[in-house]
Parts: sequence; C-alpha cells; structure tokens
Amino acid sequence: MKMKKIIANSMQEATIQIKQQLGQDAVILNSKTVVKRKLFGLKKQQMVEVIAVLDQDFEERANQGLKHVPRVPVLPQKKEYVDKPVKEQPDAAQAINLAPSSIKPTEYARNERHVGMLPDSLMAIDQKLKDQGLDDALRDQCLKGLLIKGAVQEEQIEKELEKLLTEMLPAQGSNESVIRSKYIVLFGSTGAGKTTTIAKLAAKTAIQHDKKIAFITTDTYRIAAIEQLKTYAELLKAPLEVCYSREDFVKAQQTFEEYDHIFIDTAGRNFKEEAYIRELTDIIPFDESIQSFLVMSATSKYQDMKAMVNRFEHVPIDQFIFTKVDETDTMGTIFQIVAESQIGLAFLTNGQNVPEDILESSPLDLTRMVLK
Ligand SMILES: Nc1nc2c(ncn2[C@@H]2O[C@H](COP(=O)(O)OP(=O)(O)OP(=O)(O)O)[C@@H](O)[C@H]2O)c(=O)[nH]1
Ligand SMILES: [Mg+2]
Repeated sequence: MKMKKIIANSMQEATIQIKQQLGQDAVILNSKTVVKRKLFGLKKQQMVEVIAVLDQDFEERANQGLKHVPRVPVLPQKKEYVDKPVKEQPDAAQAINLAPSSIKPTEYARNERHVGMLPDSLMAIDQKLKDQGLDDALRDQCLKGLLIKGAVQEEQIEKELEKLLTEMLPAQGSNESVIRSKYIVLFGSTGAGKTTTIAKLAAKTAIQHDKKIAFITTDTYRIAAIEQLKTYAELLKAPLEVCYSREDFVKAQQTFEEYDHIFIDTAGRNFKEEAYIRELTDIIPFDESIQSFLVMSATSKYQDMKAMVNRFEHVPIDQFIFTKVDETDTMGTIFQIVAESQIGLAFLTNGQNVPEDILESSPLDLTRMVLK
C-alpha cells in the first residue's frame, strides 16, 4: 500500500497531484481543510489536506478474479465535500476488509508505518494498539478501516475501532451454553491452570446448570495431581476415574454413561516434545463427543503461545481458555492469537478462587479489554 498526504490550494489541485504521484487508480481515504500560515506567519490560508493510497490489495483482488472491486473514484470535489471527511463507502470498506492473514507484513514495513501522514488521533491509537501487542498487519487493518470510515475524532474512532476489532475475531455461536458436549477436555502447558479451571467449570455446570457431572484424569505423573482433582471431586460429590490407557478411558466412559458432562484433566507437559502430544491422543479419542480447550496463561509470550497452537495442529482445539488475566494488563497478545488462529475464546480466568474466578468471554468483551 502506497500512501501519500497532499496539501494543496484546492481539491482540484490536490486531485491532479494525486494522479501525478500515485496514478489513476489512487483512492482518497480522507480529506479535510487545514489552515496554513504564510509570509512568516502573518497571513493565514485555508488549504486542503488529502490522504490518498494506491492499494496493491485492490489490484491483487481484481487479478484473482474476485468479482466487483469497488473504488472510491478520484474526482474533482465540490466545495462542501472538502470540509468533510470522505463519506462512508460500504463497498470500498468491504474491499479493504481483508483477512489478517492476507496482509503481508513486508508490504507495511516499507511504509515506515505512515509516520507524519496520519492524523495525531490515529497515530495515538496505533501506538496504543502496539503497546497492547497487536502486530503491524492487524494495526494497519484498523487504520485502513478507520480512514475509510472517515473516523478521526475520538468518539468516532472509539466506536468504529470497537467494531473493526470485534469483526477480526471468530464469531461466537448462539447463546447456548459454552459447555455443550458430553466430554470436556482441557490441555496445555505445565502450571497453566488446567486443574483449577476444570474445577471452576465443573462446579458451575453442576451447581448453576444442575447437571450430573464426573471427572476423569489422565495426569498420572504426580500423586499430587490426582489428589488435587480428588479434593475438588469430593467437594462436588462427583466421582473420579484415573486413566492410564485408552482401555481405562473406554471403561470410564461406560461407567459414566448416565452422566451429563465428564470433565477430563490432563497432565501439564512440555508440548515442545512431540511425544507428549501423542500421549494425549493415545489415551483420549478426539471424536465429536469431545469438546477440547487449549489452556494458556495470559502472561505467556506471544511467540510461545503461537508455537503452542502450532504444536496442536493434529489435535482439534475447539476453543481457547486464557488463565491468569489478573496477572497482566495487556490483553493484546490474546487478541492477536485469537484473530490469527481464528479459534474462538471461550473463557478467561482471573484468580485462584474456585469457582468464582472465571468469565465467559465474547469477541466484544475481548475487544473492550484491549481498548480499556
Ligand atoms: N492468579 C491466578 N492464578 C491462577 C489462575 N488459575 C490458576 N492459577 C494458579 O496457578 C497455579 C497452577 O494451577 P493448576 O490448576 O494446578 O495448573 P495446571 O495447569 O493444572 O498445572 P499442571 O497440572 O502442573 O500442569 C495454582 O497456584 C493456581 O491457583 C488465575 O486465573 N489467576
Ligand atoms: Mg493440573
């Protein structure tokens, strides 16, 4: 994407300059009147400031045979048009609304992140999102969206940004309960909070939704791990089966046939090792009756989270659970992972108290946490 800011005496003059510098296919994203001082500041003059882009994304989409690539035409503008930002162009906005994965980071790196070309309000937003941990591609997607909507005032930005960010996240299903399958399995790295979260989920399901629940654990590496889950099971008056193998697991399934939901705890392992993933799939049959959650700590680094998700490419992950959000102020890393993987976020946990410290989290909730 090539971007230019042109300041000219009139919109006509600006249009000519845009055509000269960016060509016929340039797209005006924003225009406004600005006051410039001339003659050592003695004389004020009204001028037009126009931001225009030549977006290769448009070209690519056109070349890929995607039907109808709308553009905002560069036309001589009427006087009253100059004073207002470019009006909302739903078609053009749609054309620009590319999936994050289709944006090539290098394309944006060349722009030096549009320094000096964007209104201060947008530069401030860009910095805020950067501080939260959103990468160049996602932030550019936001800036493009805001410019196309002509959102440069604080209130407009807030409203539009909330919408833009939320649309980048995978849509959530209807309002049915998040816990819907018979078997619920949580896996993830050591100490992420799997056992504590399983206890929270099981307690809520049993108490609030009045369901008959049971537990299975495949974490047979530490006596303490079994004891930990046993304590929660006893408190909830729910049975627990320990499974060392697929045979044990099948037997436990028969034992718990009459139960509504069976919560399966797994061992926290270093999932960098392929063998541990195999261990998981050896014991648990990942079929349709199983709803699976990858549990990661919100305090983990982006690169580690990303590596973790990639590690599980052969294990179906239905949704994420991020724990320990009470221990961090930056939710952008979580946003980045969810937007990039297009795997939905089911729950956030925000403390050690069982069962209260857990929140169901919609895409809008996550957006608001990033923007707060
Ligand atoms: N601050 C905070 N601590 C949490 C949260 N969830 C879990 N913890 C704590 O994190 C520690 C590890 O929790 P566990 O539930 O044992 O973690 P795990 O993933 O089962 O650990 P392993 O089975 O050893 O892999 C405990 O001290 C929990 O109390 C949370 O949301 N916030
Ligand atoms: Mg555990």
